[in-house]
Amino acid sequence: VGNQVDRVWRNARIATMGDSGTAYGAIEAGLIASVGGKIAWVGRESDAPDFNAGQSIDLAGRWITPGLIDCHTHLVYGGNRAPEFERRLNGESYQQIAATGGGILSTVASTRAASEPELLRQSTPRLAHLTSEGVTTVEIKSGYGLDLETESKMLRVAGDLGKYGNVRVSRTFLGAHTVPPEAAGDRDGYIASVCDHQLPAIAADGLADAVDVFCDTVGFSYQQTRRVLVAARRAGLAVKLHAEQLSDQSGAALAAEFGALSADHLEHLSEPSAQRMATAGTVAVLLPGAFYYLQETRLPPIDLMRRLNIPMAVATDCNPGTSPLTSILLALNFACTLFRLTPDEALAGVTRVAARALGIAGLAGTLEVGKACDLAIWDIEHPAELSYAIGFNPLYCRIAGGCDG
Ligand code: DI6
Ligand code: FE
Repeated sequence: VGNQVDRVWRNARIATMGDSGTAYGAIEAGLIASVGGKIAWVGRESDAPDFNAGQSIDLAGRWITPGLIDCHTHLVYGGNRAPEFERRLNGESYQQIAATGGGILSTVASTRAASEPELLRQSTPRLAHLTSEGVTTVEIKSGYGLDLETESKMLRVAGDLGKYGNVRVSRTFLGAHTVPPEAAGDRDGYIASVCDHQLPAIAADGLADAVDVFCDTVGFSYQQTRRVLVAARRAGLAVKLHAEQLSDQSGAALAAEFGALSADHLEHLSEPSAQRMATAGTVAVLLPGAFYYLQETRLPPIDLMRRLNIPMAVATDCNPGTSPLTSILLALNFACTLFRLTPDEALAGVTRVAARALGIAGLAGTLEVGKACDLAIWDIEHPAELSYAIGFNPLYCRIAGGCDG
């Protein structure tokens, strides 16, 4: 049988998100066929060969997009910071809260205290919310352990979440997130333990695909960040950076120098650093959830990025302190309303460009033959509806590797 395929989705409108130059890479009256979890055919139904399909699904004109990709999250953590949120709204300052064990170190304490099954139990609903909105790939960072044992625990939980949730998980080691209490403020000493102890062990255990550093005044300096990037390169891991979120440390230029997959946040990105990113092909990951939650006023330089053709991804930054956001659709809306991305740019930011930010552009992010059959199928009339609505989820169904769920 010449055209035997597993499944066919027909009578669909398809936003391939390919780089074709047409909006959304759209195909009207389209059809997708899958074999072995991959896309075997995509195009206009009238051009399709006669498929002999195990299952044929009539989508009645619904839209198909690539399964969405959230390329920057910290969604594995213990506890939450709602009590701290409440204290701040009752007038206590961030410093007062930090002095009484609040802030990021309170999440470190609850993440260390949680057993591995408990951490999995607490993190599962966050991932489930993302997948309920069509996410089929998620990046998850460590960074609330700040010791080898807890960083490894977080990354194992991230891997388990992927298995149980039928999601592709990309894992990032963020041991250089902040200084742990036991380092007593010795940042250089802690960075040495990240480079010489934690990172090589994480790499040897195959627990991470990439390494990230919080390069900022409240995180680590340019020189400290550079030491971690050198160690990552030595271990053969890809790199990315939290850069220029609260101040300009030239982190984005450093990311470009090391051939990083992405530089993330970038509210304080300078033009020279942007030029280096453009030359190196570093993706800019925009995180409008953190911008919103911190009530920032300084926008990332979107027009400059457009002018320099820097690819822009969009992600939730899901974390308990600065972006307790588990909605990729709300991130799309924020990207448009707060950062003035177009809906087409925003959707590319959670599909094609997000795949590139994770180094999996050959595998996911667009609907093309040979890529994974990861689909989000929507009850919408136009793809702009995905970023237009606030807090509405029109997902009809989600397909990961050709399978439902
Ligand atoms: N940037 C952020 O905004 C978060 N981490 C980072 O590197 C803050 C994380 C937290 O407050 O828990
Ligand atoms: Fe982050």
